[in-house]
Amino acid sequence: MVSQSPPDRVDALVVGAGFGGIYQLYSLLQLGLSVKVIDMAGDVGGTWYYNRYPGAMSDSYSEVYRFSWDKEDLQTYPWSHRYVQGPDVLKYLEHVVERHDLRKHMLFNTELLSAQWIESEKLWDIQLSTGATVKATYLITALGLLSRPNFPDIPGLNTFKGTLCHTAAWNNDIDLKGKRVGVIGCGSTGVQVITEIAKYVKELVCFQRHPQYTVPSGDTPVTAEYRAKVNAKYDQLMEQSRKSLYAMGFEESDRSFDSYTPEEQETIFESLWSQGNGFRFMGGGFNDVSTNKNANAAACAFIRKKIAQIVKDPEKARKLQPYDHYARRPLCDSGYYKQFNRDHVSIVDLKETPITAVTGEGIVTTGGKVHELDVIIMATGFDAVDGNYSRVRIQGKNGETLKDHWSHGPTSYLGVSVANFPNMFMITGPQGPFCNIPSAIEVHVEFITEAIKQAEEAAAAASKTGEQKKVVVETTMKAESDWNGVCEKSVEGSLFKETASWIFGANVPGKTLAIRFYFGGLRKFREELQKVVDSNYVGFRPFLES
Ligand code: NA7
Repeated sequence: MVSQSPPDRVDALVVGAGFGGIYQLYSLLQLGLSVKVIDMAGDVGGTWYYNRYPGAMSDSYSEVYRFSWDKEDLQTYPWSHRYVQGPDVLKYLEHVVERHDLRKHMLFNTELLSAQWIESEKLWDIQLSTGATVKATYLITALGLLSRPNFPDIPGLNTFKGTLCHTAAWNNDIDLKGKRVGVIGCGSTGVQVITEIAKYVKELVCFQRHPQYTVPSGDTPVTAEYRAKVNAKYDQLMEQSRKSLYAMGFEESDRSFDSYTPEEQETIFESLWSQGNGFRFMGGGFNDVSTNKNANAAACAFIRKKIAQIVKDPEKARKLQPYDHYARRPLCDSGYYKQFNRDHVSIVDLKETPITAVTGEGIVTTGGKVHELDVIIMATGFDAVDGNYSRVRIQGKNGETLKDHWSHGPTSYLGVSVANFPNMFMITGPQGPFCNIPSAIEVHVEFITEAIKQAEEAAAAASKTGEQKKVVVETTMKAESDWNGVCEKSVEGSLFKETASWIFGANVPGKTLAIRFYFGGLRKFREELQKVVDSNYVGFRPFLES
């Protein structure tokens, strides 16, 4: 492949070639702007480029885990199951890039190192890992919510003589068949990888700190009839999803737990369990599982009962049963609990016997027990949301860096814009909506594109009258602080707030605990965006400066 250099000057530099970067590129090209997308990865895919671990799967329904803007492609692009497997998400994104001839605007193996706002020129001066520098009117970060791996500092980890791999930096050459494998972590990723590899490894030891509630995914192949039904109402389906809380492709319940009798409640839980899908289990039967302690406790008891029924060894079942609220990102699986009925699959409860070290031979837990292993898989998650920004130096007005700006926790206006960082837009930045990610990306990209369009048109109109104005799209400190208040309010009364997870930054030692999402749901989030557009961008300074 011929190596390419970026041009010295572009209208927009987009960082990241996943769902967000692809759609942003497509949209800005429609405006006639010059755009480059860079990505440190070797090809398109974003999160999916790196997370190639066995069992990787999206847990939004296939029909909504894609772009909604290419209507013809929605009708024709095939998907075989209710959920898209990791390799198929990658194929889909590659397909979109080819279909819209976007690759020629992309540079891979190219990392953003730093960017400075040049006030006198109203431009971003951007340094890349290739040694190149680029000036851009707009800097758009599509870094993903989950792209910086969380690699815990376990003593002796680098002395391990076998293979060590994080799920978010998966090496496809690893052959797990017939191996003794340890998996550290049992969140969404750990559950997927354990469920998949339990079938063919020689021995599997699962190191679990907090058990999590997971329900069946209900994944099945889709029939031609099912697809035809989806195709017949695709527009309505996408619109319904955009008007829902989580945009996961199902109707959320509008009835409270207490409005049903105990028998009805049990029947609803059973029905949700057999239909499958984590978000559906949380929001499809009752509208208050994450806010009403009784409803939440009932959901917990229901799942705990299922675990006890599925897992035959009572000691394994006890360890697998969670004890805290059901208020982390809801999980689903393709038969996780039943894997523990295999003799070669065991569980180590790290609350009872923490890991003390890793040696050349394996993982040591308290009491000196050595779990001898050929492979250690770190399914330990991500330094999520703002973690992706901490490896780059972005300097805005008055020399302020994003790191300084976020020293008390990451804030933004609408998850998109940060005061003192003009013409910088984030796709799914901190304090964006908590929902199906492609849907969140679409609303952000459409908002950013419209703001840029308005600003560019205003600049063109001014220049016709002989005024030389420059585009500066920047939010105010007040708007940012008010939005932080809106986000805080959106999680009031929610048990999510009382439950430690990556959503608030609790998973990485030393990370500031802060509200990193807007929890009001996608429908309300879109309404907030619309209010801003309709009011000629309230919360932003005027778009033109001399
Ligand atoms: P998660 O949900 O953050 O899960 C990470 C898991 O790793 C979780 O079980 C953690 O235990 C565990 N962990 C983290 N650090 C350690 C150490 N030091 N020792 C033992 N165990 C540890 O990440 P995922 O990748 O599973 O999922 C993240 C999102 O990606 C998911 O929501 C999807 O949207 C895709 P803990 O619970 O903190 O005790």
